[in-house]
Amino acid sequence: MAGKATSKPHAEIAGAGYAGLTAAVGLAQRGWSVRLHEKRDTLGSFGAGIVLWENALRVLRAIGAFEEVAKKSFTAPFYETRMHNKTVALEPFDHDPWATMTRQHLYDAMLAPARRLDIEILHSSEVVSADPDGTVTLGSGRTIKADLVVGADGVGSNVRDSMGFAVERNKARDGLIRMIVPRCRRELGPEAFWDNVIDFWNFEPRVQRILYVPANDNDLYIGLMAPYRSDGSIVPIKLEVWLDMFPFLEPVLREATNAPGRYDRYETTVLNAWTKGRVALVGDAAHAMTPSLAEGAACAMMNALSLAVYVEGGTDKLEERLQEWERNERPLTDRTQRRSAKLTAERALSKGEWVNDELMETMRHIPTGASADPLPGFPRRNATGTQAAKS
Ligand code: FAD
Ligand code: 5PR
Repeated sequence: MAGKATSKPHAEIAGAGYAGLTAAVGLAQRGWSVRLHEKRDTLGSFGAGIVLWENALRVLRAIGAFEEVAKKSFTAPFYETRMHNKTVALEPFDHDPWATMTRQHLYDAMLAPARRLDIEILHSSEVVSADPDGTVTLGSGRTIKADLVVGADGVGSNVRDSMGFAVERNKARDGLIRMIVPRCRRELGPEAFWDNVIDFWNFEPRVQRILYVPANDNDLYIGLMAPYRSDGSIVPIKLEVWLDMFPFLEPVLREATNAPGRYDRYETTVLNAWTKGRVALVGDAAHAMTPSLAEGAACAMMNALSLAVYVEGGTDKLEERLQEWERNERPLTDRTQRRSAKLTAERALSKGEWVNDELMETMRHIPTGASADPLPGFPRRNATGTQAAKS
């Protein structure tokens, strides 16, 4: 494939997560032939639910997945923060588009354009290593040569580790158990606030937090946060450990005792470089971040789409283009990682004061390769600022 003037340039992509799918569709839209390798035996997504802000929604529109995502996602009337069950912030969020959904729904919506573009997706296909000359080696022992290799293989990236990128890892003191449970509308009670996203913080007697996120009419995404290696980090969850502090969530917590879930400690990884030769890293392989700003998947998608934009038109000067991509696109992600890590370290979301122009920079960024036109279905207002809590 590589080398023939008449054939399409060819990319091999490791990892069919949000970064890999976005890169695949972005490249195929720009005339590349693409093959995606997914090491797992099924295509799908781990991690229950997700919050996406405007930048991610814009990328989804650019790859032809926005309409499908919108069909089964949710936008809460308020983003509420409570400390010891007292409201400290009630943010109407009618100034910025955002949506919540299950990860499986997001994944299926992103897979659809890849299927429409006839992108070859191999499951049970692990990439074990890559070389700057564009060679990938699979778990089967097979080697393939490509014009471009994209390492979108997540925080445990083989592509990254096999190529000797220097990785700085920072583990946070907290982590999250993520689950999907039924909405439990009838059991929770008639109050309208059960449609809100509610970030329930407790500092006493222990640090435990429940992020309550309606994902659609039927599914509720919950994130149970607790310090690493504490009672709250145990899965299956210990009902009394959570009920004790969040009795008003009893129906939800009872469901959570039976739901599959995993505790993930928050971490930030920073690399010395995102590219080497014909290889580029995107998503968590390049820049895992803590979820306080809910921008990890969004940055993964933005960087994957912009990568495709930078290599549009073929392989001429490919290595320089990849370096230009990193030079131009990376600083925003670096800032996002730092800001999110700071919020996480200080447990600052508990104050509900995070909606401000600096922290919203990433959400409001128009991704390279995406349209600046308003997203349909969202009101647009200019006012920002957190509404005072009503007592
Ligand atoms: P992944 O999602 O990890 O996908 C990598 C894919 O590659 C997987 O399918 C994997 O099986 C496959 N793979 C791995 N190794 C290989 C290999 N060697 N060969 C082939 N395939 C391989 N982000 C948001 O934007 N909003 C949120 O609300 C949000 N909440 C979060 C909550 C928590 C607790 C955490 C930990 C993260 C959260 N994130 C959020 C971040 C988001 O989940 C990640 O940034 C995002 O999943 C990264 O996508 P990715 O495609 O780079 O990696
Ligand atoms: N905020 C949001 C979120 O989805 C998460 C966190 C904070 C919107 C995790 O999913 O701190 O874990 C967090």
